Amino acid sequence: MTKKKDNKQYGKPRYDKDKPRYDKDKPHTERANKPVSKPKPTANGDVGGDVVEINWFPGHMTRASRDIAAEKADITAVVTDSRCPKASNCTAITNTTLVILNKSDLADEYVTKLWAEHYRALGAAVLVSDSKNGTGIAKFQNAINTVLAEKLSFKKAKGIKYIPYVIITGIPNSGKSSFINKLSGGKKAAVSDRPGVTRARRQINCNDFVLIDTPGVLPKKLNGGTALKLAWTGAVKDTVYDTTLIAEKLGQYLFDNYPTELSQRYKVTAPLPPTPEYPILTAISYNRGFLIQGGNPDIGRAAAILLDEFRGGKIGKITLEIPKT
Ligand SMILES: Nc1nc2c(ncn2[C@@H]2O[C@H](COP(=O)(O)OP(=O)(O)OP(=O)(O)O)[C@@H](O)[C@H]2O)c(=O)[nH]1
Ligand SMILES: [Mg+2]
Repeated sequence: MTKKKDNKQYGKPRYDKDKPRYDKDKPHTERANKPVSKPKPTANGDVGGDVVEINWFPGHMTRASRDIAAEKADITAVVTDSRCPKASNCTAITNTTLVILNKSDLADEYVTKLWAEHYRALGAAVLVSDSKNGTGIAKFQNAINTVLAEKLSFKKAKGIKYIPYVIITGIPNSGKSSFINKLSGGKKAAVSDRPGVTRARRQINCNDFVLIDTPGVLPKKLNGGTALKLAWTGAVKDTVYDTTLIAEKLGQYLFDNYPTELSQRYKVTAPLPPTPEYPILTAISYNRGFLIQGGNPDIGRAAAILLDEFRGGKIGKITLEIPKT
């Protein structure tokens, strides 16, 4: 049996007493927090992701892509993440597409409205939803009736009750299964906060429509801003990228675009610590008291916390891209 380590046996504190430590209740700089007005997310959606490339295309995605292409559905409902409705859209828009702007509870409401207008202008029907709490779900039937108005009235005139097939597609973790569960009033599809949970097509028969749940699918290669946004929002398994680098880039994005939210949650303001690598994560570590031996910042812990709190909406309602006009 291995003997449990007793910290006391080392006889020294976990950090160097003589080294100046940061007061976690104060910003890391003496400079006062400047009041900053909230800017809009970077207009062109470029989040400076030129150096990031992600490859995650497991076997079930290959099969799912094939199955989705072969499916004969009346409507393709694509469940996007309202925080990045372009990066998270995996479908070509046609007049039988229903774009679901899901996770709207986590996104900037004003920008979500812009995205709804954008997709409507492209010819799609749009539904804004929060599948965690059920907001917007009741409008699904109406949205279907609008998209299929002609077909449904034709069938009705012939005395036929037509049950439309709706395929629910989207990138991993966008909330497809949650949306289906809310819609069908039960826990019929498996849900988890990890991407890649649904592995195979599943049909759910409801009274007025048939829903087809599908596994989340990503492009084979992700790079630039799209890779970053999908990693930040949890669409990509976090073992396939450098979490620390991705988290630092998220911090940089928030520093540039949502400084008030970043400073309120982590007291991170300009100027940043003069560290060549990970200045934002360094500031967060000091301000939150995440220290390792020697009083050094625990960058890994700060990275995990920043990503986790962003994904959980704890930093604020944040959108990562706005539609181009
Ligand atoms: N805040 C918030 N969380 C949501 C919403 N919809 C889903 N979630 C959460 O997002 C996570 C993923 O949900 P799923 O329904 O499993 O997503 P999925 O698209 O089916 O994922 P895959 O099957 O892996 O492709 C879960 O933790 C859900 O609770 C939403 O509208 N708002
Ligand atoms: Mg699923």
